[in-house]
Amino acid sequence: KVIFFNNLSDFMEKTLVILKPSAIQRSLVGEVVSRFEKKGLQIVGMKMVSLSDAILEEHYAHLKEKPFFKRIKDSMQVTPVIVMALEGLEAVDVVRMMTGPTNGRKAHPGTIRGDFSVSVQENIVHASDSPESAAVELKRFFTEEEIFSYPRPTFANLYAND
Ligand code: IDP
Repeated sequence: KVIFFNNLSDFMEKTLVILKPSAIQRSLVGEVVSRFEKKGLQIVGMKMVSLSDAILEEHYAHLKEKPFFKRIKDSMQVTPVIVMALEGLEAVDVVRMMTGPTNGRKAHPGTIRGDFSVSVQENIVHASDSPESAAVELKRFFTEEEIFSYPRPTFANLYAND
């Protein structure tokens, strides 16, 4: 796939990251945010929120019938969380790769879960798994006014003519 520089913005994606209570409790917020920033992703939204039962039942609807669903919900409510919107070229895949698989014990070193988690449940971050779910999830946690668009002086250095 050849993407010309002038059209790069057409291939930009936004994705949702949640810094879970395990990140807050273990003082990993700065570390994790810093990884995304250093990678070159642009922070286009960020806030601290308490997650209600309703929003968690929607967000984790695919796990609602699981026996551990209540534990997940409880663990997402022990502290507020930080929700972030990140933007970049193929940002959904980039962020999922940086996050690693669900089980921290199976996640490779170098990934966020691989470096900071030894747990399936307490795995530091949530990251959208497709552009389609990113769009739904960003709407779930942010209003339109909370997602920003602002110039990046380093844009050309980051992407050259990919
Ligand atoms: P993902 O977060 O890697 O996309 P999902 O299967 O969507 O994985 O699960 C959502 C979250 O629910 C996981 O990140 C983890 O915190 C929790 N979870 C998933 N499976 C289990 C389990 O078997 N035991 C406990 N918690 C789980």
